[in-house]
Amino acid sequence: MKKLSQSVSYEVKDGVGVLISNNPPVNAMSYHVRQGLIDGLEMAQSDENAQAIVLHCEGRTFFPGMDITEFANPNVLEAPTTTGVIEKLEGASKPVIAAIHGTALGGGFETALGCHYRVATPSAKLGLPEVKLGILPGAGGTVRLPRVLGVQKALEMMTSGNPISAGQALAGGLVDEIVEGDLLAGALAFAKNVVSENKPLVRIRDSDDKLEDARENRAIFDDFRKSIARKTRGFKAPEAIIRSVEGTVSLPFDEALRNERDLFVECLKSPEAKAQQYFFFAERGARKIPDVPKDTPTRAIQKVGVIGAGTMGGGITMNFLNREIPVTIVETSQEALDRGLGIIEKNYASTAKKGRITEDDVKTRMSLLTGALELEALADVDIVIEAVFEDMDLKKTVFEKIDGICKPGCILASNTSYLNINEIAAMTSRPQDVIGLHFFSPANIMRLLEVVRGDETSKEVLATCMKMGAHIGKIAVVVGVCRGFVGNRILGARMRQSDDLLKKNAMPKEIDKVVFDFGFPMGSFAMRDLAGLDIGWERDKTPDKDTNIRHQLCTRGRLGQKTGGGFYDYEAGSRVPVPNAEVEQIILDASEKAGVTRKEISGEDMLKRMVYAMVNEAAKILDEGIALRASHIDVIWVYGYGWPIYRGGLTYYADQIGLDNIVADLERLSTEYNDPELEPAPLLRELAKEGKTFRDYVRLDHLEA
Ligand code: 3H9
Repeated sequence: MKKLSQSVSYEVKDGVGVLISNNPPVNAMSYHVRQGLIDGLEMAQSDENAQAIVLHCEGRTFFPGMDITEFANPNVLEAPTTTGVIEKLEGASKPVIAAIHGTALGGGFETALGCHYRVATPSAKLGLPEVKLGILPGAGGTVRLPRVLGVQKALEMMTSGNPISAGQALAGGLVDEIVEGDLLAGALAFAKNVVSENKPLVRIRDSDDKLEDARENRAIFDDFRKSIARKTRGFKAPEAIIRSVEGTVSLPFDEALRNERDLFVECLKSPEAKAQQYFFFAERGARKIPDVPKDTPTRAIQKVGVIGAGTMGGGITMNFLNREIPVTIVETSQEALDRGLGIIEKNYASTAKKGRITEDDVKTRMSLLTGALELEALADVDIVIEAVFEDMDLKKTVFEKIDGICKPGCILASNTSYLNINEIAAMTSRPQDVIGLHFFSPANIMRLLEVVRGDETSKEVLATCMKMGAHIGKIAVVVGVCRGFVGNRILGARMRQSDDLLKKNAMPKEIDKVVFDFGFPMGSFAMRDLAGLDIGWERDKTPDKDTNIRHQLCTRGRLGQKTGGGFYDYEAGSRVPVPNAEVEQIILDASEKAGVTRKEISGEDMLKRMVYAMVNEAAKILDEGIALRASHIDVIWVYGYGWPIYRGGLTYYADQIGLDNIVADLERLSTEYNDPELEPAPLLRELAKEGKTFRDYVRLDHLEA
């Protein structure tokens, strides 16, 4: 075996030259991989003993694309480039076969498309996820993929960034053979067959039949734009992908490649791409807990107990059933239990109807679900997740009871969204086994899971819950104990500003527009209408009833979308908020009764009040050690609350604005609006004074080494 670079080597097997990449952990196409491949291709072509060439990766996966860390390097587009590798592959005088396992993504998949043939394991996945990094496939993907799949399917694949299975790739002509068993042996056999049968060197660049339809029907592009407009609002890369494919259809191959390159460079330099790439690593960083190393022992979770079959309990249960983990769900009455189980079954049936799962899947999942009316049914589960009403006394009683019922080693988790886990843990004889698992509603869909670490929670329990979260498809982020944890505490800061704006300055539609235009899916008041205004509302206990706008709306039966109106009106079957004159009058009356003289405010200041109040709260949260890193807060806000990912995250955004600018604005706004909550937090002041960013700040001194 000949070593060509630190990651690539070459050897001949059965008359076939094999180029092997080994660049752990995932074979990213770093500089030395690209250089090794270029040198290896030259060597293989001039090697008389090699009649064909196989491209093979060691380790867990085929190339998942360019090394993303290199994008920060201004010389990233200089030789040896991925495009250079692909040109050599495509132009090779001997057949080149890509042997794909794991994931062929981005530049890795583009490299495979440059080969004359592709074989793959049945479990392999192929895709162009660049859009998720704010860029477009820049090594020929937008020019080659439509030549195989046709324009519509290629656009769908590239603008979603979602990979397809090997089976789908075979059906679409992207893969020539699925190899059962040993991949390299299968690829070698395939290569020898190409040679013995004298098969052609298939170059995707040579065929463009699949582009014909789009050439005759250019409207396909605008139709496509419209179809993805809602989902891609604010993102740059999807439009760049469409423009590049327009080039593919109208330009000769090499010109289309140049067009793609120009668009790629434009995207790469954009703030959106930088933010999205930051987020890629932030998300992976959320798995790392400094004092809980990777090799911390974990407990097996083979049976789960859920207490409460309401909306949260049902949604939580589905996560486990989806992974074929049995769940026992406990309710206090047969009626509530039947209702809860019925909803789960109905949800699965509707998913099956849409073709996303099979009828057999529904049966299997439902067969793993047991209902019970006594907590004793949880005696042998490995974890209990309590999802009862958000009431401390009730939760304490439940934990005291299950402590006496559950087997030793069983993890006792609460799905509280606000309450103090330490107080709950103190009701048990095993506080080391108690933890918070804050799922977000709908719990079977939302990806975020706040894992609340109590003072006594053991590292083993924490590591188990992080692992379990990933297993059920969640983005798990560890947080400390405080009211509302990270997500809801920061949401509270924004809500208080929106409420104050409502009372003193602006109408719901004006305030919500600012938030929506910033990139959130909806504003504060539309969000409340969706959740229901009566959540947490107590008619008799509400103070200052005359000036409390929510109270005024609730007493008029305006409880939100579910009653056809709240802060807005909703037409039957519609979720589009429509401003209502009566509500606006209620708001004006409330201001008057409170003795407030309403005054105009600019959209810019509204945004600053809401977002900078969030930044301020984030600084307090970091200072208190409730979040371990600023990037954790960003992950929570993107996955739990729809923070626009092309702005990186709350603290990343603040860093871009400059913490000194934010401090100056907060000082101005806190004086102008006489609001102590807008006074800059000590940590924010400190970082701003030192010219630092949130990214510079790591506070781990409260953790044991
Ligand atoms: C591109 O190709 C542009 C082209 O069009 C060419 C233009 C000219 N680079 O996710 P994991 C790290 S753009 C650098 O936990 P998994 C990752 O940070 C690229 N590092 O594993 C982590 O590090 P750590 C398009 C990378 O098994 C470790 O590897 N491609 C890269 O759950 C393990 O990662 C993509 O966007 C990379 N490309 O999933 C694909 N990839 O351990 C990006 C991973 O220190 N990658 N790392 O935290 C993925 O989607 C997943 O990593 C993959 C494995 C599915 C491959």
